[in-house]
Amino acid sequence: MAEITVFSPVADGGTSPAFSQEKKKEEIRVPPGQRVCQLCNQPNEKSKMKFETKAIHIGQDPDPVTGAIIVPIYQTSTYVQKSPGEHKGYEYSRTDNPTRRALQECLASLEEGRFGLAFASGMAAIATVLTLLKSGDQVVASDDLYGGSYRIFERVYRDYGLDFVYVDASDHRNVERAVTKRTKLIWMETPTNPLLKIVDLKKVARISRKHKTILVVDNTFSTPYFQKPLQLGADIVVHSTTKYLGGHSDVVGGGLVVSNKTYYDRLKFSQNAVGAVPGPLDCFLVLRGLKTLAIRMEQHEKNTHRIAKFLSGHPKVKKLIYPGLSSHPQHKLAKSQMGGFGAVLSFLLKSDLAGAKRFLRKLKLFGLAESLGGVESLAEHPAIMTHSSLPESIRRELGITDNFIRLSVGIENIEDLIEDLKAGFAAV
Ligand code: P1T
Repeated sequence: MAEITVFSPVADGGTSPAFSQEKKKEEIRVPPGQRVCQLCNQPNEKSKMKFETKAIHIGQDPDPVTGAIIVPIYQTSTYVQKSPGEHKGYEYSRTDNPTRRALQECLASLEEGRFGLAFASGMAAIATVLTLLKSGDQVVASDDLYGGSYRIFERVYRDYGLDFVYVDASDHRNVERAVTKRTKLIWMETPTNPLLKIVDLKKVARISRKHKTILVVDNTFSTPYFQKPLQLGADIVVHSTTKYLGGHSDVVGGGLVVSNKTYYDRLKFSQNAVGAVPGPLDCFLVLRGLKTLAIRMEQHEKNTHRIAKFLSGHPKVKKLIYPGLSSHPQHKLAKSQMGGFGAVLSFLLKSDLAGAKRFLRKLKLFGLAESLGGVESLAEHPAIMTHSSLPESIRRELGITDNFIRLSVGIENIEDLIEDLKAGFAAV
């Protein structure tokens, strides 16, 4: 088997001579595909574990000092050094922190990537990816994206000379047609937010490789439990850990996972240089969420299928969108690239804005709130809430109309959830 050389990813951006020497010393030989422990830089035998086990154990060995079974919240900003440059692998908590490192390692293992990076929010992770680009570079993105992603592209990075073009990526040929010599990055969500279109990641990865671009996939909706973009050919996986990974609506966070060392080094450098890092308590909360991700996703999805069944053919529902339904135009593709269809569904009410507001106001268990992926069910109005940053003309073109409702199905008792929806429909 061919071997590759891996360096310690404990990078401070290469500014410290002590670090460079240490880096050379720590060089080790690792077979391809074998993960490396970010703590000890040794081949990680635990990489053979299955998903549910990794979620509970990777990066989370008992504390070597006390035996604590849970990774402590290292609420510290800095670390005392024995002599200048002589330290235990930590210098300053923006650069690295043990609780964050545990989360990063676990996140990487769940996405089957080599390196994870945690951020203060999904948007912080997205902003950090864009630091890979230079003025004049172009990004080809899916036309249906979280409103905040569109906003940062158009209203922050366009002013720095980046160009963004949007295509309906549910047909991969539209991606190929949009790529130019200036295209450096392809940005995909699948399923998309909130129209739940599916992108054929293998086909888009082929296009990306052919044109030597970087393929970024926002995997927030699917989670690594249902979809692993790196295995399908993506270069960088993005997460809003605020959603399913945290899972309890009590933390805002983001994450990136990569396998390519060059991308990792650049992103790790930016993570430290830009500094949009999460605090240790937030890392602890996401890490705790990850432990139950598998079991939660199973239940989220089970409930969503039941709700889809309830909504399909409902006299007050004009159109129902859920990749798990055979009526979804890309149901087959979803089935082939995802292990499950997720727990977000969207529908159009047979009504207008006033009717949509009456429906949403009447719900009691479904919280009327932005976000998704928590154990609590949420309902929202994308045109007014999560996607209000999209110009009205684009929303209209995409079909995010005033009667468009998005549900994030939680893990409450399904009968209770259906009763809640029935009350909502009675008010339309
Ligand atoms: O909110 P934050 O953690 O910064 O994550 C941003 C983000 C990134 N990617 C996707 C696919 C997202 O859905 C989000 C955030 N989305 C919502 C808040 C929402 O209600 O859709």
